[in-house]
Amino acid sequence: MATKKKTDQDLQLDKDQLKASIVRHLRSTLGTSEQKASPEAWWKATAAAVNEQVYERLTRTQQTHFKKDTRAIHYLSAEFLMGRLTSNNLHNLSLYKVCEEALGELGLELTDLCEQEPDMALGNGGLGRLAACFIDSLATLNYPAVGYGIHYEHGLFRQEIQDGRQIERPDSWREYGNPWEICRPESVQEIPLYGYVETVFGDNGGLKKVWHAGRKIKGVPWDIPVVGFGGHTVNILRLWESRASEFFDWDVFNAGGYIDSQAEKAQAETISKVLYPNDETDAGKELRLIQQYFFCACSIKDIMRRYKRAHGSNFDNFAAQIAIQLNDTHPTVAIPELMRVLVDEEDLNWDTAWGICYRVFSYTNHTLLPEALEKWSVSLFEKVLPRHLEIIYEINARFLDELVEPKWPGNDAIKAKLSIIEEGDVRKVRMGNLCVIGSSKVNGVAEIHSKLVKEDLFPEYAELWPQKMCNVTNGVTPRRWLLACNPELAELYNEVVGKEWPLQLDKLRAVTKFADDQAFQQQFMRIKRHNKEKLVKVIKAETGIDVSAEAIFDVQIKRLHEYKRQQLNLIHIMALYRRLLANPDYDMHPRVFIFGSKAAPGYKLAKDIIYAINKLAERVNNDARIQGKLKVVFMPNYRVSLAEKLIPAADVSEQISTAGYEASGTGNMKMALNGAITIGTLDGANIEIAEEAGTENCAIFGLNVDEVKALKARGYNPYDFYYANSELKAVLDWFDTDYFTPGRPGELSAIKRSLLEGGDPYLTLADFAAYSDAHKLIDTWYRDPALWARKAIINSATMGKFNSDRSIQDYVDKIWSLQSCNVG
Ligand code: 6GP
Repeated sequence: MATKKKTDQDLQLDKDQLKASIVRHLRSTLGTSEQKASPEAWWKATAAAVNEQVYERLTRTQQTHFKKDTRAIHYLSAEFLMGRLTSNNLHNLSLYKVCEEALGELGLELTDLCEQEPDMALGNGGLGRLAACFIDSLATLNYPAVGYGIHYEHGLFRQEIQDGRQIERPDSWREYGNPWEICRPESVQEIPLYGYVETVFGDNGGLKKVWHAGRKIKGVPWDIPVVGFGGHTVNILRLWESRASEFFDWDVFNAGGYIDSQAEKAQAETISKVLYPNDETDAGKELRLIQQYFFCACSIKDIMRRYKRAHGSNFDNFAAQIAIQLNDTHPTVAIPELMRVLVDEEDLNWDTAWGICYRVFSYTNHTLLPEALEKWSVSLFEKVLPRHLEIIYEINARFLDELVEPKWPGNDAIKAKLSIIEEGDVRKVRMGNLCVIGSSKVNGVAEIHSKLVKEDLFPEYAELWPQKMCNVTNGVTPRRWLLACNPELAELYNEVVGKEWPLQLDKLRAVTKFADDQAFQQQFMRIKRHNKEKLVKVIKAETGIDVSAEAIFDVQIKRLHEYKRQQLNLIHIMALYRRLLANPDYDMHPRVFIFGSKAAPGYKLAKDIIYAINKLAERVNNDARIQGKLKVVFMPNYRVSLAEKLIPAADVSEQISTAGYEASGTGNMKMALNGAITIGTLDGANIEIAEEAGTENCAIFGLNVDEVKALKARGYNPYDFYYANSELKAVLDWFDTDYFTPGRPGELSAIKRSLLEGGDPYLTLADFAAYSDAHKLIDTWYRDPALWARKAIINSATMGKFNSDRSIQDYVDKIWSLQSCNVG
């Protein structure tokens, strides 16, 4: 019987319905009662009630996409840093207020329940969070899209601070179940690994390659619905969990090897056990390569299955229907995997298969750091993926013969540079080169970064294929990063510019005309003040430190890396402290420096910097002589949900990377959008932020990209700066004393050594004086409340460009050529 299609209107719940649904789920889904239920049970019951809405819309979306046979984008990413979903899903379904009221009548606070949810921390930092913003925007703009990734059992480690040092603890985000994910046993895939390749005669008499796997692994999909703002489209994020496959178990089991089969099982399940905690460094480990292959192979099979359901084995439409975006090089192995499937399994000839393949893929580069550019040893590849290595050799040989040789005849140096294989003692597969060769488009993530990708990283490829290289500047979703995290500012904006801004962030530009309006300034700054007061409580609860909302809240939140230069911030705070000790009347507005940052567990110097920040904090925060003018706070376990509390309360946004090293940054966009003033270098998206907000509204300092290059070319000597600046020298010498580590001198010396003997590769000392001056400027601005309010308002109001919807529309226009698809 045909059922009448439900409209969005039909689906919309009122308060009483939602309340009834929550209570029903509390009893029938959670098996408890109103009297006994824990806050966690209430949260899960609420999620279950919301899911009734989500699933209806998900089904409707999937049916529409199937019926219309839409072209879709498949976003392959080893990381999706989703954070929490409850408040986000409620906002996107326009149910937040209704839910708040429904729970209120049950004597519960929605914000408290939201705190029950563990973060889905399936990513390290920028790249993973960007993927999360992008799938939000794709659903919001009604584009058919699937996110594909890994269902890590343990996400990024939980950071504890003990005696100032980072301790890593396992993150168990789904230990007690997660209401937002659905297991899909009907879409399980089986993935081969290891083994050998045999050449046999095919049906048509030609030669054919057969890969005999040494093992098979089962990929179990877990789907997380991705609710677009407005609730029309609900796409999915499909995360693959590894399990032992029956294929192997039975062999061993029948041979009497029950124990062995259990060991195999444990090994298979290891694949998706944990996220590698390295941000922008290549771990080079076998398990990591297997993780990458595992999720790519599962995803390609899934894409194939869906394509064949509509088109059978005719691949003429494949490239027209399927677009695959590679989020950095981690999913590169999807390229030879698709070739293998098309050639070995679907019997297409090489040229036809390649013609499809490179049109399907595009690649986003997220960093220029050489240590992040993935290379796998040929021998490892040969062992784990023997057929893929053959395919890579074939792609490479054809590329070098057909494209490089004609363009640069006899030029072996260029050939060696562009080859996918790096020769040397240990031969390596260069994943970046494979990505560029196997993709139709390659993009960087901010104007300056894309320029450097083209000119410095891949210049010869850019010469071969000038049309291939492009830019898509990053963005962030204004739903999470303003509407949900800063409700009071969101409400003010609703009143002033109407309610369309969460979709059309450019609308905020109209707010600039109130930048000098005294009443508006006061409203704006009152909200900032209120957000700061809320953060004061969080700081007290998390660290025991008392800070005052009177002070300037100066925030640096991002992964710990030398190029991001937390050490520059650190030495500047030490300089301020010295100034205050030397002169208790030193004229400065009270300042709270707030850090949030995780260090890769094996990155010794990064961990030393965390330790130094904490030791400095202990000393400064307890020094009565400086009359509370300076406070230092290191917030443990920085993560998405903590960012949502820090960002709305920030006055100053620290974006101080060495120019040329931060590809884009996205925290810079989030803080400016929430009314913080950037102190930053001309790096990554800072440049575009300053263009939008006006340089006079940012504190830009330091060497720019060309100056950094020139200084390095001249030969940078950090001692020049050390000896020329007595304050800087005194600060660095302080690291060798026991001033911050009583009785244990030398504990902080590694930082000084890295900045002097180590050559200061990120030019910290070269930028110190300019940074210090920029901070003085910030201080004078802040002391003029009207001036500060004006700058803060303009920053917030001019961030429209950095809506991730705009980024996605750029991808659609420049790379994916997708059609949006109305659902319902
Ligand atoms: C980061 C970049 O460092 C950051 O600048 C950028 O905003 C972000 O990607 C999103 O594009 N890169 C990574 O997180 C990374 O792991 C391999 O790169």
